[in-house]
Amino acid sequence: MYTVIGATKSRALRVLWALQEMGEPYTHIPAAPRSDDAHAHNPLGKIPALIDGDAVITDSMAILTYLADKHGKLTAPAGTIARAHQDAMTFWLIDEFDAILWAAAKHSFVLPEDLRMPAIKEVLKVEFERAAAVLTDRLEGPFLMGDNITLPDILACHCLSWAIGAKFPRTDDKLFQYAKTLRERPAFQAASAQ
Ligand SMILES: N[C@@H](CCC(=O)N[C@@H](CS)C(=O)NCC(=O)O)C(=O)O
Repeated sequence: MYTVIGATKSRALRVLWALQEMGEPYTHIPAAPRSDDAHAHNPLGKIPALIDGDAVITDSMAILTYLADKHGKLTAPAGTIARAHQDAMTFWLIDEFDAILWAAAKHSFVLPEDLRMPAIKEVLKVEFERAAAVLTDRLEGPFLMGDNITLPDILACHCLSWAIGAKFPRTDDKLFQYAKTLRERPAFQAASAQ
């Protein structure tokens, strides 16, 4: 049985959602970032972390990749061209969505107040709009990699939802519907209800 460390309203939701999609049982410790529980499993105090037996794995997309490979779900097999394309999509989303949203969060509430530069948020919103336009173009099937849900869909949907919460510009209807359909999945609903 896995244990997921990290509050649902954080990148830990990606892990909870993936486990729900895979039908794998887990226990959940909804630790806040930088809490004692977070520090107990990651010296940086960051969430999420996954406990699997004696091992602790950190970083949401590393956790998802591990789980997907182990259970042969939500991913193209490692070592295939399809997987290379899927990973390229994942890393692009990390660069252009996760990093932008994280920078906005740092300059809103994460960094000490004297280090925050709130003006950067306007630039980040423009960058987000550009990335969203590219993502819309890249979305050809019901899912980013075609007919089946894969890890980049979990990442993209999480970031698009995070963007709404952070009051980033609204995306076009195609992306909005894409994320909405993903959020309606029973696995997402079950994960986010925790
Ligand atoms: N790349 C990491 C980022 C983890 C991360 O920064 N998590 C946030 C919460 S969503 C956190 O713990 N922040 C506390 C901090 O940075 O001090 C991942 O995807 O897991």
